[in-house]
Amino acid sequence: MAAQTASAASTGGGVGVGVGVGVGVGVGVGEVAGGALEMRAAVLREPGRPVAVETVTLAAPRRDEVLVRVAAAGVCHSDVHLADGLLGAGRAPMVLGHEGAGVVEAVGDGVDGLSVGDHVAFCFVPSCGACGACRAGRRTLCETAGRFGVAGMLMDGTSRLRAADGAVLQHGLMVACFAEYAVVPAGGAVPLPASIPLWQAALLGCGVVTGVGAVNRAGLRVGATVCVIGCGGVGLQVIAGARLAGAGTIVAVDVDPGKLELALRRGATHAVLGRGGSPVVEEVLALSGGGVEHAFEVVGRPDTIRQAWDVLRPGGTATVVGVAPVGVEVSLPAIEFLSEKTITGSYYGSSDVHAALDRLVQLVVDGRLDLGDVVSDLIELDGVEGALDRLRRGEGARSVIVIDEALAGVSV
Ligand code: PAD
Ligand code: ZN
Repeated sequence: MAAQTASAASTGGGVGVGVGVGVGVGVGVGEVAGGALEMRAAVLREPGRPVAVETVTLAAPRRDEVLVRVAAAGVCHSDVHLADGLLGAGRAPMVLGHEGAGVVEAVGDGVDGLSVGDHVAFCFVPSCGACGACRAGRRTLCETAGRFGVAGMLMDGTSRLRAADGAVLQHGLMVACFAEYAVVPAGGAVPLPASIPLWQAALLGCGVVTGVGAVNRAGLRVGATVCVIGCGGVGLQVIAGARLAGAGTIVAVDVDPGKLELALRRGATHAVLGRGGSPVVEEVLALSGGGVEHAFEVVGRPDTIRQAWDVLRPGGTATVVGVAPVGVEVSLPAIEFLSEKTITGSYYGSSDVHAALDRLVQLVVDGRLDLGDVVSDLIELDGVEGALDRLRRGEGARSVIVIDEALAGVSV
């Protein structure tokens, strides 16, 4: 039902944008001392405990930071990993949410290229440009962003978020957009054309740039044979990327028939249901004439990572996008390195996120990359724990939290 609402809105055009609205204006949002504001946000108190909405305080943006009024936010499986404590200790209390879009409400000193009223997508690796990884051109591996991102802090190592009792809250992956507002480093906000409805643009900053970027990292060539294991919110973007890159055979694998249907609509040429003891590897080998050149694992489990290896033909490359819990190991038959197979990872699209998003946005504007079709549920902020649960159960492709209906361009 929500998806119907979503597609109806996608053809409806105009998004009402409150350009230049002052900080602190808006339902449920109040100004407090020092330019800080009070707002509603979804807080992970401790792993395993349901995420709940609280009233928290957000301080004004400092130098090189911006305040964004959040329109909509996508719920990604990485949020589940954080909520379930699978990405390491010390990652709470935290305001969750790293995939979203909104409108710039205020800019701190020193910010170039962003103005009040700009539509933006969040980027959770605002690379510093100065560390070894950035200087080597590996901006998504930025060491500064990595260190502070894991700590739940912004690029200066501090947090703008406080709970009602004054306790410091972490910024989820340096974004924290399951909230009415977010303060992010200027590099964490990528300008967008206002023509893209923000409930759809919300998906750009994680699922889309990660999925399509993994295809670029793999260096797909026209006619390539591909297998995508895991066709949820991110895997469906890998399929879209493979189709855009001119792949020939694209075999989609998932345990959920609904995801396979979506995968076929997005350009997969074959679908394999990985449930009920079905021999996934044999089926993919048969469909691809002896193995694929590129396999993408987009689940985050050792058995599916092994499948991505096993479906390769000699010389093929497996790209692991899925995030496995800390401590999980994978074993591979070492003799097969003789067949020159490669296995690698891809983090956040493995490129310059700003440049990648500029290109992806153009594809969206040109009608060559659909965003809204993967949205299975449009929900309110209070529905976040339900959305995490749906991901745990493997139901639905992407839930989008609509935080501000007028800005998002859709109603829940
Ligand atoms: P999702 O839950 O929407 O999709 C996962 C899909 O895998 C679902 O469709 C499941 O039905 C399917 N699945 C589950 N078990 C199996 C199995 N045994 N065989 C085949 N399919 C299966 O999650 P998502 O798309 O939001 O995220 C997928 C992974 O990617 C997850 O681990 C997330 O943390 C990771 C991710 N990585 C990056 C990155 O930068 N590498 C970025 C964002 C998300
Ligand atoms: Zn994500």
